[in-house]
Amino acid sequence: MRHWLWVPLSLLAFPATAAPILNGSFETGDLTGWNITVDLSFMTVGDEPVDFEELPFDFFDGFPSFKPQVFEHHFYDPVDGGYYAELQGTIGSSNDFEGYLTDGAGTITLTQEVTLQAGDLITGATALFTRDYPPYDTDRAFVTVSGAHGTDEIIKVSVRDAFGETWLTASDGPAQSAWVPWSWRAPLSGTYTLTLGNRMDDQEDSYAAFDDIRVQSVPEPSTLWLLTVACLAARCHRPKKGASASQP
Ligand SMILES: [Ca+2]
Ligand SMILES: [Ca+2]
Repeated sequence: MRHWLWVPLSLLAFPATAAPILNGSFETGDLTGWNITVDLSFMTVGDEPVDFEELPFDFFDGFPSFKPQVFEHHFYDPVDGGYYAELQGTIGSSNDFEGYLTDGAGTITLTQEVTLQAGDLITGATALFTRDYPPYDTDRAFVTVSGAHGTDEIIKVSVRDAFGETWLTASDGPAQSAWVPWSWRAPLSGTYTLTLGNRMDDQEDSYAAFDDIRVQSVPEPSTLWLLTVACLAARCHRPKKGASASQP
């Protein structure tokens, strides 16, 4: 093969991997690149949303405990590298608190906007450690992606999954799932919002774990076309056997 073909062919044969996800494996040791949100909007008293101003205590003073953290080791070891992210959700309970909430309690999420090409594949791993127990399986670790196509739930790991198919009882808790790998392929090119979350009910804490989130890009058609042309050119310019022997 002519030497001038080596450089472009080597570039085309191994196209640069796009890295639209920042700190997807949390190897910075913190949550750089991710936005943290806490949503309590779906808490209710009966059928009515909670009016935090009317509660006879300071709801935000010690009751909810939402802790986004990065660990080398806690309930889990990292899937990739030295760190993973863990979203702790604890509403807790007290004599003052019990009775005010009837449905759900809160969601803590990490979000990041990612720009993808149609066909790009997002992969990652999720797990759930929980002190809750069946049949109270509201608590869950989840991953969703939202874009022009709508919202997809990529993975959900609930209390049920943490306890396995046997659905053990409260006396057997706490429990933790294994790391569950997941993947999702972008149907359209565009900007998407990737959300990692922990949703929980009003009692018994849960810890959602996330790691090794990355994007595998598919080569663009133009790249494939150039690769094909380059390969054909290389084949046409290959010296015939014995050609060099005839050289003076
Ligand atoms: Ca990691
Ligand atoms: Ca719970």
